This record gives sequence, structure tokens and C-alpha cells, in this order.
Amino acid sequence: MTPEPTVGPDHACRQFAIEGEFVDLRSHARGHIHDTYVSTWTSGAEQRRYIHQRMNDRVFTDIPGLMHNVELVTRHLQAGAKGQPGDMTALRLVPTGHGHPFLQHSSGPWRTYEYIDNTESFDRCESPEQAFEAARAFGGFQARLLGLDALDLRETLPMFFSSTHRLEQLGDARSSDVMGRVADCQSELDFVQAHVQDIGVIEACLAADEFPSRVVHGDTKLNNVLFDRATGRARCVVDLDTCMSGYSLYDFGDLVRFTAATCREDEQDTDRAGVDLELYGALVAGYLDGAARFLTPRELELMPFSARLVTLTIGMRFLADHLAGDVYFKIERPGQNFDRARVQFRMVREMERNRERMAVR
Ligand code: GN1
Ligand code: MG
Repeated sequence: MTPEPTVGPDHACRQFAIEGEFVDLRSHARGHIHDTYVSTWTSGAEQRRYIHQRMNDRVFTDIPGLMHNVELVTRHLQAGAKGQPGDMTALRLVPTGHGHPFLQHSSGPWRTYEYIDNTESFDRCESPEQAFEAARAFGGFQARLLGLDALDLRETLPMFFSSTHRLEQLGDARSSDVMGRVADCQSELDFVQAHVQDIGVIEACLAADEFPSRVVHGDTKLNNVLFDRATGRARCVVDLDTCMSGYSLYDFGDLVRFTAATCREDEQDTDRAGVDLELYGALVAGYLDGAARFLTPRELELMPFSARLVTLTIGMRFLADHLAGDVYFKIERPGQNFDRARVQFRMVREMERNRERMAVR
């Protein structure tokens, strides 16, 4: 008999408090940061699945802090869901056999969630109805977290939402030019330079108390919503890693950046990059369905601006990582982070061209 490996993903996922017989473990390629797997177990006639993630502790250097936040948010959402009408559910963590929220394994830190059956997720938006649902889910998610004290959440990724900070990081990557790539990124760097006046706008509003900081999701990609396979309704918001104190419009801006995009995030033919205005309209309506009751008039006015700012900011992050040698976002091919950046910048340009049509009235 071959001895059981003590370092592999199989070994890690067996350390959690899961009942039944282990069947298999498959890789579930999602996201640019962690490694994700799905395991299947049987107990009598019943089959259950679990999501396991080996967390990236190079990006999240404070794993206990990260898991503190995840526990707090999942508990808050579960308590809020009890007895409430509606079909939204919340993620549930599965502790280790020793009762800890995560496992410190020889292969890295791991966590486990219950798999939510009969749901599916999408990398590309298929219809305005789907865009509406996703946006409604994230708007509602923010509304449900209003009761959570932002001060109880740790700032696991310092200044994560600060565009000013992202501009500084890009400046540092440019000055160091460790890979000698700056010369080939001149027009992208010029694009950023031409937009510096936009970068501090939201932070200035927060500093002037024009609207408050609130707990946000922080990564409102379409594929971070699970949809019911039967009804197509949003059932659960996943990926709680960036749930921290931020500005509500970050979530709206990131929704537009990803869900209303006319091409993939890393499309090589940047001429295809733009914003689908019909999907944009559905995102506005869906987000307001959940969030209109707490947004201030100034925030409503800044919705289209936030779409441009968040897209620009994430573009700056991709570009900075390309210059730094792809040390943060996983890549599958050379130049992928550069393509991601170029798509974001082209989308910003398209949003500027459609400024009038994107206004929220
Ligand atoms: C990262 O790994 P993933 O896809 O969940 C990133 C987000 C970016 C996103 C861009 C912790 O999210 O901030 O918006 O890539 N997450 C972190 O696709 O940096
Ligand atoms: Mg994420």
C-alpha cells in the first residue's frame, strides 16, 4: 500500500471536520490569488461536496486576520438570513477536526466551505437579467453588512481600496523597472498620467465626510455570485477575502468593470474592450434595488465616475504587477497582466466616450 501523502491537497482537505467517506478532490480553477479545489464525500446514500482553498499567504500575510474577518462576515450574514424572506444564503465555513477556522498545513494555510448545491457561476454575463441579479445580490450584501462594525474587521490588505496608494505602487514599479519592461509600456503609463486628477476624488469625498466609509465586498466579479440553476436567481455571494472598510461605490465600479465588459479581462485584441450599455443599465437598476436606501445623493451622482475610477485603478494594479514581474496576480502566459491592464484602460476610454449615456438619473 502506498502511504498517504502528508503534503498534498488530499491530505489537507481530510483534516477538516467532514463526515463520511472521501471520494475525490478536483482542482477548481478560479481567481488570481488562491488555489481552489472541490471534494466529494459520501455518507450512506448522500453525497456532499466541499470547497477547499489553499490561501495565498504571500498576498495575505495575515491569515489569522483574514480568517477573523471571514468568520465575522459569514456569522453576521447567517444571523441576518434567519427568518428573512428571500432566497439568498450565506457561505458556511467548515472548521478543522480540531475546531479551528483554518488549517496550518505543511503545504500552506487551508480553509473549507460547504459547497452550495444546485448553483452555478458565470465568467461572462449572459443577459441583462443576470446582470441585474448579480448587482442586486451585491447591493443587498452591502445593505446586510451595514450593521457590522467596520472597526471589528482587520485591514488585512492595507489601503486596498485607495487609488492614490495604487498610483504610488505603480510609480514604484516604474522607477524600479526590475524586468526592463517600462520602455514597452509608455503609452499605458501616459494614459495613467493623463488621469491623475481623477485618482484622489473619492478619497477627498471621504476625507470631507461627503459620504461615509462602509463595509464592502471588494471583489464584485460576476463569478463571485452563485446563481440558482433552476431559477437563475442569485443565491449567494462568495469570495469574502476583501470584505473590509471601503467605499460602497467601489463595489459598484468593480461590478461594471467586470460584468458589463464587452470582452474578457485579459483579451489581447484591445479593440474589443468596451462597456455594454444595456448591461450597465441592468447593473445600475440591480445595485440600486439593494443599495438605494442607504446611498447618499452624492454617491448616486458618482456612480458612473466610480466605474471609471475602479477600472482605472485595477488597470494600474495589473500594470504595476506586469512591471514588477508578475508577482501578485497569477498568470498563465507571458504578458497577461499587461493585456489585463490594457483592457482596463481601453474600457475607461470607452466609459469616458459614453459619459452622458452612463449618467444615473
Ligand atoms: C483578484 O483572485 P480574484 O480574481 O478573486 C484581486 C482583486 C482584483 C481581481 C481582478 C485579493 O481577485 O482585487 O479586482 O483579482 N484580489 C486581491 O481580476 O487582490
Ligand atoms: Mg477575489
